[in-house]
Amino acid sequence: MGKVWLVTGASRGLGREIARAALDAGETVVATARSADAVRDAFGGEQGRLHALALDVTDAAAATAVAAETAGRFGAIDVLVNNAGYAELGFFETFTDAAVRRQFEVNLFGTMNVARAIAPHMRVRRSGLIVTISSVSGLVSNGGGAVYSASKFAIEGWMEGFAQELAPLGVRSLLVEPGMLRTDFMGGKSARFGSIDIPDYAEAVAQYRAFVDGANGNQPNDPKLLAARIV
Ligand code: NJP
Repeated sequence: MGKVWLVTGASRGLGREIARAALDAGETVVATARSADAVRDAFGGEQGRLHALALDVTDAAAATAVAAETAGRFGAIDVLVNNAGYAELGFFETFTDAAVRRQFEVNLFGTMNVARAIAPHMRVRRSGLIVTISSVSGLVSNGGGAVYSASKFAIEGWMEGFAQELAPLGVRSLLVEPGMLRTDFMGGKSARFGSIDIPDYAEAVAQYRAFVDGANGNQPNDPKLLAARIV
């Protein structure tokens, strides 16, 4: 069965690739997105160690239920990949209040909802790893991405603090700040990212350690465009 992973936003893009890598490494994966059918389609059906569940990360009660169901069924949640997110881009003055709030509902509050639901299941076992997919936009902001960046900067601040609370309780944290990856993100055409293997914390850090300055000068899909830091 391997370790038990729960991945949000696993119907496509980075989440799907991380889920695939974990499956390839022999892990058990609970892959989630707003529709369980979309997850099943993404993996050619539910089989073996892949389990598809519906989870809209903006629904805190649903996150709690998915956490309980996963822990109840598999006895543990070893790794959370808190990945679901999207980018609301454009000249800030053109943003409606609803669009700004929606960006925060998914990227920040959704990510918080899932972490808050999963962390207790890790704490009781004094074991677990929370991988948070932030962005290079959580470190540097650019015109056109002000609102998205604000949501990712907020993730960085929140998770740095939450990680300090979790560490003495045996739960480790990793913040990942990807550069540009050619996924469905920003309406781009989907393309395989390539295998991202994070079977355990040390390897995850090794794999993601290379932060590339001036990421925009690099090719999309370059796995080196991933930064990560232990928080
Ligand atoms: O995006 P995409 P990526 N509840 O659009 C899901 C960050 N990032 O893989 O429900 C639950 O291919 C959606 O599922 P569905 C980025 O900020 C990326 O590129 O079926 N799930 C789908 O599976 C994000 O945090 C780049 O629509 C929800 C997934 O999220 C992460 O990487 C650069 C949801 C999105 O797949 C994955 O993005 C960077 C909800 N409410 C950071 N809303 C990049 N690609 O260049 C959406 O710096 N999803």
